[in-house]
Amino acid sequence: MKNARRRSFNNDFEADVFAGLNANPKHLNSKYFYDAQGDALFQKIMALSEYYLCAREFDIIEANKRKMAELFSAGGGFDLVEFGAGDGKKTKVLLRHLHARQVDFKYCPVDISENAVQQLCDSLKQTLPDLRVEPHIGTYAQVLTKLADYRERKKLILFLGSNIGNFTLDAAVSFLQQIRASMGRDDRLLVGFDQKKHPQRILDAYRDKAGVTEAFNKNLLRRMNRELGAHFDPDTFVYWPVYQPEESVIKSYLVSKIAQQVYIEALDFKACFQPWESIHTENSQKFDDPSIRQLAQQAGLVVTEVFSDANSDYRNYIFRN
Ligand code: AVJ
Repeated sequence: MKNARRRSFNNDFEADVFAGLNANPKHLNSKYFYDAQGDALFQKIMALSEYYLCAREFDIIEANKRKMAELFSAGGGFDLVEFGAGDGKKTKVLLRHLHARQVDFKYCPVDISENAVQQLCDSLKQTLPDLRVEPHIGTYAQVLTKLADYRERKKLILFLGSNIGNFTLDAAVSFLQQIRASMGRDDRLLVGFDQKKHPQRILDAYRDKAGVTEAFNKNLLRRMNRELGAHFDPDTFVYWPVYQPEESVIKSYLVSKIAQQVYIEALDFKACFQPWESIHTENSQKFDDPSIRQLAQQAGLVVTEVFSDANSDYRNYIFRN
């Protein structure tokens, strides 16, 4: 079979697109949403009225920054490592507060998007010019191995935005286990979890009226066109998010409206679609207190603090080893 012959790939994107579009059912990893265009679309998502996650987490951090800063800075200087820092909008609340209190710390944002890290560093240079910043560009897996380099000083790890929801529950446990393995007694982990709520509100957050989330998903097709010389017509796909309350997960799909063969030049490969065949693009897991405690227990972490908005739409948990 032509598609099964041994190939060499120039990068992970090529290899993952080839594997994901050859699989049955088809899938692409949501980490590939975040090129420069995807970053810009995600900025728009965060400003949508339907997408409550960011605003609620912003409120929680703003209301609790004093308490959080006290918890983190007890016992002297530390490194603040943030996975998936993005534009750092919520983290800046903490950074400004710690900076104003002249706490001794270094900020180490990690993100898969070079573009996002660059913009974050530029904006920090403007607003907090003397802040020590040590950025890393890479996937979580790549940067996890670097956590060992932060052993000498106390560290605080941030994983905000309910980014943890992109993992399957098993993958979330193993990610947290790996973080835990790098944590000393005084280290802390602050994680944001979107909460279970009325299914309509969850669905609306991923099916906004303006169609920004649709464009965000379809940017995956456009990115393959741009970077791999693919020939996808995004109009031949329907964006279809579904919320399953039993697993409490939003699963997002791009569904081909027609039978089609899409040639991808860089892979010398034709992706074949039956009519109404899907590509799974993202999981966004929703949580409640028992599911978070179970996750923590499986990862060997202990809950020390829980912060919530008034409505319990969203929660931030602090864990220790
Ligand atoms: C950034 C992964 C938390 O899953 O809610 C937003 C990304 N996808 N709208 C999420 C996203 C569709 C978001 N995370």
